[in-house]
Amino acid sequence: MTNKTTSNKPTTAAQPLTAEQLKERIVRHLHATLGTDLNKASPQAWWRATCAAVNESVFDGLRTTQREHYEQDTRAVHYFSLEYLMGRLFSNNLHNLGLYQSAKQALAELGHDITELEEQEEDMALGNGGLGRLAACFIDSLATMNLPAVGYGIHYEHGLFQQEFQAGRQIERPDSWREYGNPWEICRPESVQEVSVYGYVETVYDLQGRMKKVWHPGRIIKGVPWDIPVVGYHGSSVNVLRLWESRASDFFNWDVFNSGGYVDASRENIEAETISKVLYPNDETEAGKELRLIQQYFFCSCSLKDMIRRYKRAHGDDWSQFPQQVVIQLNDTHPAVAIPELMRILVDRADMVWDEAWAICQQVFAYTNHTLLPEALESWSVRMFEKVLPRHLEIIYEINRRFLLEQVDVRWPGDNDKKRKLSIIEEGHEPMVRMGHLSVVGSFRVNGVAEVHSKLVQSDLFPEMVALWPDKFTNVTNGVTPRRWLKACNPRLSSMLDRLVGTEWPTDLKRLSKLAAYADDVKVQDDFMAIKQQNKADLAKVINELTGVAVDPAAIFDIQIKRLHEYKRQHLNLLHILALYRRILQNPDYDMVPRVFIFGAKAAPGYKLAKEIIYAINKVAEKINHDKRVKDRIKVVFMPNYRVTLAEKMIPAADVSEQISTAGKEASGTGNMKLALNGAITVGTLDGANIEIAEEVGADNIAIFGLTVDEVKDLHRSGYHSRDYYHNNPEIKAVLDWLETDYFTPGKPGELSAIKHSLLEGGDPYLVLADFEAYQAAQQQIDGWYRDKAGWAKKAIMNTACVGKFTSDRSIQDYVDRVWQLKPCHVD
Ligand code: HBZ
Repeated sequence: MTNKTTSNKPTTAAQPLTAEQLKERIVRHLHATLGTDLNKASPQAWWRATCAAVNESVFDGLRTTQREHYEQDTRAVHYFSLEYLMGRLFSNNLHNLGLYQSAKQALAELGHDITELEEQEEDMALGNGGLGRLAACFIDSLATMNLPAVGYGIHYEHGLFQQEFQAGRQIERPDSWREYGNPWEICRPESVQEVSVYGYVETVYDLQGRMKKVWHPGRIIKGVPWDIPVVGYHGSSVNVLRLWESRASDFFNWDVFNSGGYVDASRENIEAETISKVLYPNDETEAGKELRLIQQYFFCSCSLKDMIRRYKRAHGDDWSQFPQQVVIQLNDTHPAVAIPELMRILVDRADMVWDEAWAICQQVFAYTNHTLLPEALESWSVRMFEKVLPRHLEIIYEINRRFLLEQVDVRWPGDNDKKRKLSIIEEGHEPMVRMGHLSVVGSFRVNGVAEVHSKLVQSDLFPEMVALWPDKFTNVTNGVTPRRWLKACNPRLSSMLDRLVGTEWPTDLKRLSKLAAYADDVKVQDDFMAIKQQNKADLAKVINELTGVAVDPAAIFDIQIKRLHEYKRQHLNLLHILALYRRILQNPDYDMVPRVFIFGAKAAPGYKLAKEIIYAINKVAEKINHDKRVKDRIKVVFMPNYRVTLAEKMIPAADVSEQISTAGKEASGTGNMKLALNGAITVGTLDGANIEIAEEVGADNIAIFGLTVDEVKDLHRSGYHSRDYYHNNPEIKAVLDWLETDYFTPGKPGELSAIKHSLLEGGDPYLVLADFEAYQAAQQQIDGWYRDKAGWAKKAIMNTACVGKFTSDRSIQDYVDRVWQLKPCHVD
C-alpha cells in the first residue's frame, strides 16, 4: 500500500450520448416510468423522466465499478459521517457524466428549459454546514480520482429545516426532501442489518472456564440501506453513498395487537422509525440527547456490519487482511462509537483476544477534528451511555484502563493529574465519556482541517496525546470540488477559463495559475468583470423574487454566507453597516461606493442570540432599504432559507467575501475557498484557511484585518474589557445605543438590545469590539480598491488564478498520502 501517485487524469466519459439518444430515453421514461405522455406531463414529470434517462448511464457505471472493486479486492476508504450536505444532484450528475450540453439540447428540442427543470429538485440537505458539505465534496473527489470508497451515513426523512422569516424572525419548517420519492436513490433490501440497543450484560463462562460477556439487548432495530450513486467527473468510477434508514425489526407484537392494543404494538415501530426521522439542527453545540447517541450508534453498527459482510465474502473468517483492506475515516467524533463497536464485534462475536482486536482497531480508524469550540466537543454521560449501550461502556472502560496503565503511567509514572487529563472518562459529579479522547486513542491518525487549526489541535486540545504519539497528528487542509463550485455554478466564467487555460482545470485546478499571466490584460479584465456583472444581474433578480428588495448590479456585492454563530461574527458586519448608515445620516454627501450587504444563514432553533442577530439584521435592513436619504448607497438583504442551491446562485455574483471569525475559532472554512475561486476578494481575519488563502493570493489581493490567534490569547489572558471600547470609540457607542432605541423597531424600544447586552454585560467573548476598528479600516480599503476598476479586476482575476490549492482533489490526495495509503482503481 505504498502507491503515492494517485492519478486523477480525466478519462473521457465512456459513451457520450447524443441529444437524440437522450431524447429517446426521456420520452421512453415519460411513458414507461412516469405513466404520462408528452402533452400531459408536468415539469416535475419531465424532470423525473430526465433523471431516469440519466440513471441509465449512472447505473451502468455503478455496476461496472462495483464489479471491478470486487474482482480486484481493492483496499477502500469508508467515510463515516453523520452528515452529507449534497444539494441537488441533477446538474451535478449531468456535468460529471459529460451529458449537460446534450441534455440541454434534448430538453430544448422537447420544449423545455433545463434550468427550469433543475428547479424541480429539492435540496438533499442531510447536513448542517461546513462539515456536511465537506463530506459531499470529498465523495465527489473520491469518485473522480477513481479511489475505492464508500460513504456511510443516515437516511434522514427530514433534512435541515427550511427557514422562513415572519416579521423578520426566523421560523423553522420541516424539510421533506423525499416526500414524493427521490430518483437518485436505490433501496437495497438484500443488505438490511439489525442493530441492538438497551438491555443488560451478563457474565458467563464457557466450557474452558473462560469468561465471556453476553449482551442481552432490550431492543432490536432494522437498518435499511439506500444507495446514492456518486458519479465521478468524466471518470469511470461511480461510488456509493450508503445511507441507513431505521425501521422496527420484523417481529411485530401480534399478541398485543390481537388483544386490541394496536397503539401499544405500533409504538415500538414508531420509536424505531424515530431514529432516522430528523437531522439534529445544531452545529457547534452538543445536545447530549439519548436519541442522538442512538443515531450515531445505529449508523456505525449498520455500516461496520455491512463492511464486514463484504470483507467476509472475499476472506471468510480470516481477519488478518482486514487492516490492509479497510480504512475508516471518522468525520469528527460523531461516529466515534464505531471504535467500541468494532471491538465488541471482534471480541464478543469473533472470539478474538483483546490485544489482537485492539491492534486491528488501531490500524483501521482515523479521526478528523473540525472544531476547537468547547461547546462542540462531544461527551456523553456515563449514566446514559450505560443505559443505551451497556456493553460498549464496559469496552470503553477497558480501553481506558489499558491506556492509562500501559501508556500514560509508563510515560508519567504516578502522575494522577496527567491521568485525569487524559482519561477517556471525565470524573466529576456526573461522569462523562469524552468522545474526542476515545477517537484519538483508537485511531492511527488524527488531523485538523487547516494548518493553523491542526497546530491548535496539537497545542491546545491534545498536547499530552501528542507527547505520547507525535506521529499520529497531521494536517489536511480542506478543499472544495471545482466541478460544483465553479464549472456547474458559474458557466460563464467556466467557458472563459476553458478558453484561456484549457479544459483540464476541473480535475487539475492548479492550471488556473495560467490565468495570472492575463491579470493585466485589459480585454481579459473587461471580460472577467462583464461576467461578474451578468452573474450579479442574475442574483439581483433572485434577490428581488425572494425578498422584494431591488438592488443595483453596479454596486459592490458583499456576501456573508455561513451558519449563524457568534464566533462567525455576523454582528460585526452589522455594526459596520450601522456605522456607515450613521455616517450617511450625519453627512448626506458621505462618499462611498454603493454596496449591497447580502447575508445567508440559518440559526440553530434553540440558539437565542443567533436568532436575535438575524432579527436585528432584518430590522436594520428594512429601515435602511426604505430610507431615501441613503440614496441607495447601502442595501441590506437577508436571503431566506440559505442552502446549497442558493449558495450556487450567490457565490458567482460576489465581489466581496466576508470571512471575519475571531482568530482561532473557525477551524478552516470552505465558503472562503468557493468565493475566492469565483473571483471575490476576501475581507478576513487570520483564521482557519484564510491564512492559507492569503499565502496563495498574496497580500495585495486580500483584505486581512484584526487580531491574530496569539493576540487573541494574550488579550484574554491580560483581561479583555469590552466596555473600554464602548466608552473610547464614539462610533461603537453610538451604534450600540442606537440598537436599544426604537429607531429600527418603531414603538418597541429594546427589541434589538440582545446584541449590545452580549457585547457589554456578556463580556463580548468573540472580541467583536476589539476588532471593530480594524474591520472598518479593511472595509475602507475595499472601497478604495473598488474605485480603481482595472486594479479591482486584477485582484479578482488573481483570486481565481491562485486558489488551485483548495480543490478537494488535493485534500483527498493528502489523505491518501498521509492517512489512507490507497491506490486508484481504474474502471473500464
Ligand atoms: O467544519 C466546520 C467548521 O466550523 C469549519 O471551519 C470547517 O471548514 C468545516 C469543515 O471542516 N464544522 C462544522 O460544520 N460542524 C458542524 O456542522 C457540526 C455539526 C454537528 C455537531 C457539531 C458540529 O454536533
